[in-house]
Order: sequence, then C-alpha cells, then structure tokens
Amino acid sequence: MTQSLFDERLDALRTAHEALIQKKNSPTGLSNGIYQRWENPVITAAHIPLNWRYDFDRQTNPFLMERIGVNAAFNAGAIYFNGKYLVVVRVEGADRKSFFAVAQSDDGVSKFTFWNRPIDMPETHEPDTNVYDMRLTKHEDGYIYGLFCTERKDKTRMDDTSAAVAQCGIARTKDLVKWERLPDLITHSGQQRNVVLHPEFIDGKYALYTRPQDGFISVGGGGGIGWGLTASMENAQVDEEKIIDQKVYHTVYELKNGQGPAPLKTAQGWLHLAHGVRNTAAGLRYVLYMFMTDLTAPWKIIYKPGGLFLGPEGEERVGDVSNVAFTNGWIRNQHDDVFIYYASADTRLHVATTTINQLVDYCVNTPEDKLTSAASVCAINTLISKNEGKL
Ligand code: M1P
Repeated sequence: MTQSLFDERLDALRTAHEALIQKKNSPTGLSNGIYQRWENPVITAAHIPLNWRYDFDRQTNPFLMERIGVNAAFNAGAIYFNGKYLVVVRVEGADRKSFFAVAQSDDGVSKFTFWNRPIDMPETHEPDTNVYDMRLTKHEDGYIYGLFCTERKDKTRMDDTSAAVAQCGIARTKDLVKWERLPDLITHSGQQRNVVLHPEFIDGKYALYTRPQDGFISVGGGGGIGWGLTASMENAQVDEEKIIDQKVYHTVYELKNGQGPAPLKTAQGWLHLAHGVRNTAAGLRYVLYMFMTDLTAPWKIIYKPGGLFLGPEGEERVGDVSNVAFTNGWIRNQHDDVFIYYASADTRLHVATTTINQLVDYCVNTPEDKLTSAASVCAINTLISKNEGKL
C-alpha cells in the first residue's frame, strides 16, 4: 500500500470510529411506562479503541490490517463514579477470550469512551482461562467489589474439550484502575455463576446472592438464586446456601435464573433485577424479570411481578447467542433515575432508563404470576372490571 493509501485508510478508520463514539442517542417511541428503551446500543465491538486493534506502523502493518480482532462487547457491570456513568464491559476477543474494560459517559446513554487500557486483572495461583460478567458493588466497608465468573478447564474430564468449571472470582478496588484479586469464593456447589455481593453487612457478615449449579451449562436439579453469608471477603466461604428465588415450571425462569446487578435500596425494600431462562424449540430464551425483597431481610421476597420485565426485541434478538437479554449492571444517579445496562444476544450493550419510583410501582402493583392460564385470564378480567368502574 502506498503512503497516501495507508494514510487515507487510517484517516477513514479514525473518522468512522469518532463518528460512532460521538453519535447521539434518542429514546425509542412510546414506552411501556415502566422504562424507556434507547435507539442505539451504547457499546458495540466497534467502540473498542482503534489502538487496541490496529498496529499503526506502516513498516510492520503495511495493509493496515486489524491485528487483534474484537468479537463482541456486552454484559457490563455499572457504577456511578466521580459524576460519570461507568460500565465495566465484557469484551470478547476474536479468540473467544473475554476481559474487562471500563468505558465512561457523561449522560449514561451516549458517547461511551473506553479508558486507555483494559483492566489488568490479577490472577490467583490457578490462572483463569476466561473471565466475564462482572457485578460491581460499592460495599459499606469502603471498597468497590467486582465479582465475576472465572472459567477453567475441568481437569477431571480431559476427554471432553468443552468440559469446564465456572466459579466466582473476586477482586476489589478503590479507583477501578488498580485491582486486588482475592481468592475465589468457596461454596459447596459444584459450580457457580451470577454471584453478586449485597451492598450492606448482614449481622456483621458479607451477604452473597449465588447461583449454584451442577454442570457448566445446566444448573441441574438445584439452581435458583441462592443466599449465603461469609465472615470475610479475603477468604470468602459460604457454608450454607439457601434458595430464595426458585426456578418454576412454565414461567420465564423455568430452566434457570440468576441475580443481575446488586440490588438497589428503596424505602419500600430492595429492588432486584434478574434473568430468567426457558427452553424452546429454537433454543434457550433469556429475559429479565424483577422482584423486591424486605429491607431488613433481603433474602425474603415481598413482591414479585409476573412474567418478563424486558425481553430481546427486533435486532436485539439476533447475535452470537440469539434470543438473549442479560444484565449485570444498573446505575441509580443522585436524582433517583435508573439506567439499566442490558446486553442483547451476547453481542452488544444497550440502555433502558427509568426511575426508582417507576420500578417500585411496577414491583408492587403488577399482578403476580399465578401459574395457570385461568388465573391469568382472571387477572385481566379484574383489570377490565376496574376500568369499567365495577370494582
Ligand atoms: O449466553 C447467555 C448467558 O449465559 C450465561 O448465563 P447463565 O449462567 O444464567 O446461563 C452466562 O454465560 C452469560 O454470560 C450469557 O450472557
């Protein structure tokens, strides 16, 4: 490539990247009154900085090829930090390895830009093969904790190349730049994913939402969102896991479920966002649902609206793992606005905005899933009667 063609291509790449980062975002049409979706994904693989992917040296990269490809940027932890909306994105390389990288925005819905470098996450004595889906918790002990899935080869099943073990990795930080890696969580379950730290001490202990599972993909006979306590995060160990939100037949969380981000405290109780999975002829379908737990006993569900809160729609339905909506991050700002960062199809990250009041109203006043078709019709008839002034 001649010098001028090289320069032209570099210029085109930089212009396209800058245009993408600076793109405005707008609310989609009429919302459901519960939350507002936004037109554009807030992060995609194309948002990853060019200097992480391209060698700009004409001698060593004469064709200006992308040297290190990025496949997807999705499931992000989130935190409001120093007046900025920060997401800790799961970036998945072309080599299928995920890692974490922080991106920030002034308004929470647009112009997310990545910090200079990905997070340099320290390893334990047993290196991770893959790390993903960080949940951030600003704990009352003063640290920001990042709990994530660490995946390693199942060495007891070397004959099966896809046999893996998922566990909960733990790290903490004060600035999201320098991370202190702590030993992985110990539980009595074979595997763990979707583990989340509760922001407050419970009886002087750290409290964790867990998701015990028998196998790497399948939760097996157990599953559900669990709850357990640990005296320390430096050697976190949950001896007793009790299931607080179970899988249920013929619901959106029939096959498996998992806590999303850390819950948000309100006067009426803790707001929880979670994902539920059902099986279909077209494969697994992941949607989001909500529930609320008691203020002083966050393991007790006090409200649980029926059905899905948010499911993949339109283009969101298609991607590397189609028909998936997943979340592990939300932000509440100083005005009690809530920014829900959800990913679609394990490919890209979106935002939906709402408020604490709307979410509480949704949880308190949406009819529960009474688990039969007849009960669902009954709920509709009750609403019709109310609208006719008959109740
Ligand atoms: O592919 C969908 C999701 O699958 C897993 O979630 P769960 O453990 O509930 O099945 C996770 O690997 C998640 O990253 C992924 O989005």
